[in-house]
Formats: sequence, structure tokens, C-alpha cells
Amino acid sequence: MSQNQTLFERAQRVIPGGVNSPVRAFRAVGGTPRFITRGSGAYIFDADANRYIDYIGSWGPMILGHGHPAVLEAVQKAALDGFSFGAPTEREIELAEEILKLVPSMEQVRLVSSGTEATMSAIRLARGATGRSKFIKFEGCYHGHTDSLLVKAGSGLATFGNPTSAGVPAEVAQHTVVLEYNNLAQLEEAFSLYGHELACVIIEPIAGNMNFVRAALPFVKRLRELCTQHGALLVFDEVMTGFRVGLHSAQGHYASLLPGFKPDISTFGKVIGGGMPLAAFGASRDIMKHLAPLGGVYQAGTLSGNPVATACGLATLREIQKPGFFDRLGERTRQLVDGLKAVAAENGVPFSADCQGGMFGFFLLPELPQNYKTVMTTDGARFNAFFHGMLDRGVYLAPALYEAGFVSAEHTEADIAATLEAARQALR
Ligand code: KE4
Repeated sequence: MSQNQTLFERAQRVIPGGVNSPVRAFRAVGGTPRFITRGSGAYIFDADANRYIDYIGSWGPMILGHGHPAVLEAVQKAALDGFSFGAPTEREIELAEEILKLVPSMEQVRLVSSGTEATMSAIRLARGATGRSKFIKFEGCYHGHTDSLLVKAGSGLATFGNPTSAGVPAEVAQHTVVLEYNNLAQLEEAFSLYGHELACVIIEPIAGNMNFVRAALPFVKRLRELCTQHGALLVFDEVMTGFRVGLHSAQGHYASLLPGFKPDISTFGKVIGGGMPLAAFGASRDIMKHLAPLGGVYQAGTLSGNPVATACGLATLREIQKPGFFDRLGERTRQLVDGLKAVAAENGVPFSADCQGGMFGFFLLPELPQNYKTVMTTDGARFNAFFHGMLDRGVYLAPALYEAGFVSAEHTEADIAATLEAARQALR
């Protein structure tokens, strides 16, 4: 019995499914999850002392790699001054100022402890600011596990969403309209049906929860127009893409293609915490003034803006602003993606892949999918065989075909070459 198996058995006795977040249980891909003992740079090590090249990076946060010296020092120093005070600190101001400097669409930001809290608060803020209840989300996008977001498409556009999870009352789901990602016709129809009842539209600008699907430019352009026209707020959920696909996040990428483009509310997480529990949501002052203690939209958190987490996040944001950081990261990620495509072609395996900054995705499909339905036409068994083929060769990819992958600043050309060699063997 391997240490991983022993730990997994023990874990399952005291923690549901043996994990504190479902995707970690490997249920989509099968097999025994690896219990990680430590990380260092681009690598993580499991309880059986196996080393893996890490392409999950804690699902996005570890953009600098594990154990970056400057971040470690900042965290150790902050910890010595105290873990939490439940009172304002200067470092929260510093982090807010740093985030706002890099996200010009926001004038104010509120720090919270998870992406779920950020999107839950953003929806409540949009509802409070507009006085409306309905909102639109897209199939295949995941925005955390707050009730109103655990909803799938109804039978038809005119019917409202159905819960995707037990425990979510139908009455809650009925305010959520779920459309197909990148589907312009459905977007037009939904706005003509409910336009003036919509508090907001929430979207992952590059959908990392469908592995890697870009919102098409005409779709984003029209979405912005329709929201403005109907007084609905556009919420860019950048929990995964924020400071990961580029220094100015996905909204910066879209603004470079659509001059003047900006969302109304943005959510962040993962990278801004550098691996510690920290997330955020922000907007114009005009919108943020609705939040307690100023306005009627209540939102709070014991550990919000935590002094140790903000030290970790601040040190991380400072490192990614260093000259050439994203050029190098983007180049390394592009090397991986182009290499994987070449290896798949060598072996005659239908394969498509894409990347932006330090985030990538690949599909055992001939063309890049544009929506969830197409992503899910992937042959799951083939994906699982590939996943385990890579894992057994020391490469840790996301354990689900609908999850994105992440490269860190510590991944070297040698790591990419080793990954491609493993892929060559696994695909064969
Ligand atoms: P958290 O509550 O997990 O910090 O963030 C929720 C969230 C919100 N928005 C987006 C775009 C996200 O990707 C996430 C969380 N992402 C998943 C990975 N697909 C986290 C991994 C997990 O659930 O364990």
C-alpha cells in the first residue's frame, strides 16, 4: 500500500471524500489522489517521494512557483507581527492601491478570503446597486459555490435556471438565467426578454472552468453594449485569469482589442493571494458606495484583508510587475502548447490547445471548442488515460478535462522538454 493510498484511506474516514475540495479527489480521472508533502519552484512532491512538474500551481495562485524567497520572507515577517487583528492595517491599503494601479476599470476594491466570496458579493452588489434580481451566467463557467451560481440552463431560454446542486432552492435558481457561452443569438434574445430586469451578467472572460475557451471578440463587444443599453452591470470574473493571463488580466487583453472596453465589476482571487486565502472584488466608486458601511449592501468577513495573506499577495504582485516577467512566462507557456500540438500530430492524436500569459488549455478534439457542449464531447476515457500516463511520468496536469493548466516563472525549458517527452510516450 503506497503512502498516498494509506493517507487517502485515513482521510476518507474523517473528511468527506477525503478532500476539502471535490476536484482534488480524482473522481473524474480515477485513481488515488497524491498527498503533497511540499512544493519547490516548479515541482511538488507526494507522500511516496515522487516528484511532479506542477501544472496546477494550486489552480492558479502559484505563478511564481513554490517557495519564492521574496514572498516567503514577506510572509514570515508579517507573521511575526501578528496573524490577524480584525482591525484595519496599512498593508490592506497598500494591496488595494497596488490592485487599483493595475486594474484601471476599478476605483475601489474590497478584500475577501475566497473567489466564492468575491463573486457572491459582486452579485449582491449588482443586485443592490440596480434594485434588480435576475442575472445571466454562462454554461461551463464556474464562479464558486454560492447558491445563485450553482445553476444550470433551464429547458429553454424563457425558463429560468435549475439548481446544479442539492440544497439550492428552486426559488433561488429561478433568478439565474443560464446561456450558452459565445452564443450571440441567445444573448440578444435574453436581453430582449429580460433586459430591464437584469442586475448583471457574470462571465469568465477566458473560461478556465471549461479548460480554456475564449469569449469571442464580437460576443464581448455585444455583451458590453447590451449591458450598457439595459442598465445591467457587466461582471468580469477574473478569479482565475486575473494577473495570470497578463499583468492587466483578461480585461486588459480585451481592452487592447476593443479600445475603451471595461467591465463594471471585477472579481479576483488566486494570484492576488499568492497561495494564501485572499480574493477581491471592485468597481467604480459610484457602485462601491452601495457597500456597507456606506450603503445598504451588507458584506463582511473576519479574516478579510488578513495581514499575513496581504503580505503574501503584495509580494507576489510586486514580483509579477518586474520587467519581462509576462514576456518570459508567456513564451514558456507557448513553448509547452506548441510542443504538445507537435507531439500530438506526430502520434496522429486529435488535439487542440491555446494559451494566454501563464494559463493554457488543451483538448483531445481536432478544433478548439467555443462552448461547454463541445468541450464535453471529449472522450473522457482517452483524457483519463493521458492524464495518468503523464502523472506516472512525473507530470501533474489538472485531473479533469474541463480544467485549465498553469505555468509558473520557475518552469524551465528543460521542464517543458521533459513534459513533451512524457507526452510523446503517454500519447503513444
Ligand atoms: P474559490 O472559492 O475556489 O477560491 O474561487 C471560486 C472561483 C471563482 N471564479 C473562478 C473563475 C474560479 O475558477 C473559481 C475556482 N476555481 C476552481 C478551479 N476550477 C478552484 C479549484 C477547486 O474548486 O478546488
